Amino acid sequence: MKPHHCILQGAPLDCGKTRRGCIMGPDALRTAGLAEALSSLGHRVTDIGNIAPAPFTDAPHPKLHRLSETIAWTHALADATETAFDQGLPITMGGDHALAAGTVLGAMRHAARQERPLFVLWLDAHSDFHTLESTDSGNLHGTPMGYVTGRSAFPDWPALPAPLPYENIAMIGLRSVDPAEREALQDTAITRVDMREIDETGIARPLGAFLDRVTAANGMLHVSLDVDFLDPAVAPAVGTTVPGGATVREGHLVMEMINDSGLMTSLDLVELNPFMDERGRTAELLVDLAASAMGRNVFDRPTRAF
Ligand code: 4U7
Ligand code: MN
Ligand code: MN
Ligand code: MN
Repeated sequence: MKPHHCILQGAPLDCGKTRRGCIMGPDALRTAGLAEALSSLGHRVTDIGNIAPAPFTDAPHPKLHRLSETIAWTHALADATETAFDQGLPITMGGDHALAAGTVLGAMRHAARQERPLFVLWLDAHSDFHTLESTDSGNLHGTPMGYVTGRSAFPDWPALPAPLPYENIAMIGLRSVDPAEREALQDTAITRVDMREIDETGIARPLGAFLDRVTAANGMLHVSLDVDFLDPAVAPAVGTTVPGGATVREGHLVMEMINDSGLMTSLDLVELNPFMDERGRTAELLVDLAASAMGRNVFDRPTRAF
């Protein structure tokens, strides 16, 4: 395994939805020992502390919740993530999933400078593919994939270098997709793996096929792990629980395959709400999953079965 310089950045944003608590996510991940787990694997780890948005004026919006705050965070996180790539592998400790608008944008800018395509692996019960018009809840953590793909205008948000191509996205773990998202997704080349497909074929097959495409394209790979990808029975620290999610082993297998592929260039750990956790078990599970993605295993497997 290649040692990396992991750049941990805290993104305590809590503006992507109404239920509060993700503000504590970065400190819960620190307390659960994220930095120590990664250094024990031989990586160099720098925790640069928490990112903060530039001052914003909270202009009330009839539908969208804390829009100006989310836009300010998107600017700050895109800039911070882009900068972190110059040092090493950015690992963003969330914070709710609205942060991915910024981290994916930062990765898009970096990939554009490297003249390499960016791929995104979205591990989530939800597709987060809403536009500012289609969201019913007004919760912006349901919109980052709508934003980065440029599927509609996000006025006043940072401009995209180019929209993220649909072919470069795989969403795995889906089980709560709103009707407007479902309809829009059906017209795209986004790889969509729902829980039924995982039940039927296993998670390794569709993931392996996607990773092979990233390898073939010499792509960079951003992985965005939403806690609700996992079943709430094993990962209770989430606001909106959706039963029927990935098991602990499915989570680890995804991360182990990512490590074997050597492809991951940035990682988000998002939606951890420590206020809802049970004795830190969800934070600890996220640390273990991040460790699997960064090389923790029982035995090395030089060749992949899928
Ligand atoms: B998360 C939802 F209606 N689609 O838009 C919405 F079901 O980052 C949920 O994946 C969004 O947790 C969930 O509010 C966002 C809802
Ligand atoms: Mn900016
Ligand atoms: Mn999400
Ligand atoms: Mn989700």
